[in-house]
Amino acid sequence: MKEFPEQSTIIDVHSKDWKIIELFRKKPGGIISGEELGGALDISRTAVWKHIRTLQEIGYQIEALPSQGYRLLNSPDILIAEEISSGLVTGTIGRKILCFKNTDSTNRIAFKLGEQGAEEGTVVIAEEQSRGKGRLGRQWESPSGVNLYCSIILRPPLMPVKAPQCTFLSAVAVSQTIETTTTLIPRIKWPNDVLVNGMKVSGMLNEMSAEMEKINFIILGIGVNINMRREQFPPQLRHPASSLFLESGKPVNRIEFTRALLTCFDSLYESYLRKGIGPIREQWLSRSALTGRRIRVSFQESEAVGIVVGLDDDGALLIQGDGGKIEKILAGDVSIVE
Ligand code: BT5
Repeated sequence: MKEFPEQSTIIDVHSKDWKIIELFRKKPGGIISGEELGGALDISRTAVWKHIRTLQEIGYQIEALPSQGYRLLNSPDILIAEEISSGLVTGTIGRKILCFKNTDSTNRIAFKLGEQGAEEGTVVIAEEQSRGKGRLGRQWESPSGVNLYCSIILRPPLMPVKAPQCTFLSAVAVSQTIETTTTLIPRIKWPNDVLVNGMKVSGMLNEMSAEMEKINFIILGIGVNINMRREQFPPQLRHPASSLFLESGKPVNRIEFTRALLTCFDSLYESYLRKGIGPIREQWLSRSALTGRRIRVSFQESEAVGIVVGLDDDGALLIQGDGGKIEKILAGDVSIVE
């Protein structure tokens, strides 16, 4: 592991270390001699031993069997870029993945990388965030080693007014990924929450750099409570919250979840660029927790009450007030009025 600027630690797996893991994976449970590994990597047996030590430090359980060789017993439950990339077939999303052991906020790192010209589809992931960001300066609880905190850099050739539509992409991608990796039924709560059994398991924060008529880049920040345990939630949260593990009773493999999320996001993004927001809005609406419900929306000092009747192209929620008038809600916090 090497230091990344700004006191964040990146999980850096050397290409030769990764080659060793790939060789082990081709021979599941099998023993590979130091000589064979050295031959495949064109390095000495002493160098092989050093690489094995590095992998053990990262968390790979590798057994050394005297005069026979090495055997991979277990891989760590850590979000390692090479593990996520392995078998990932996407066009744009995840072409480059950076994984941090810890950082303050993946959105902040991604924003910096965006300013430095990082290519579209770059993904920043962290095991832990010391200052995970929610909307409006709120904080996102980000304990180590149990969840997913990720930020995706997009450079869509669109007008800045279209940027809020990308929240739909994230919410649909997270929901579809929960559907394919667990037996849970996710619901989307406008603008950016994904709920399971009425409890928040995921939140999204979009940030943008733009000029009047051009988006420079968008950062889509996605937090998913995957294996978070009850005692890891602080007592005072705005809404009831939970994790996929708590709701399903089964731990979820974070590497597989992340790979599935990036794959899903990639195909939604490709569809969005080709066909516009229509098909994604359909997907969003079919999972909406609010459609037909009477809600209260508060934003700063103002408040609106009405029945949710739809979603506008620009991401605004459409509600019908008591007088029958349709109102467009662009921002705010929603609560369901029973
Ligand atoms: C959000 O804000 O829901 C956006 C969360 C985005 C987090 C991701 S993680 C990766 C990327 N990098 C970042 O720095 N951020 C993004 P909002 O709707 O404002 O909800 C925030 C509120 O949810 C807080 O005020 C808490 O009450 C509650 N909360 C905090 N942590 C939570 C958690 N882990 N699970 C559920 N609720 C939480």
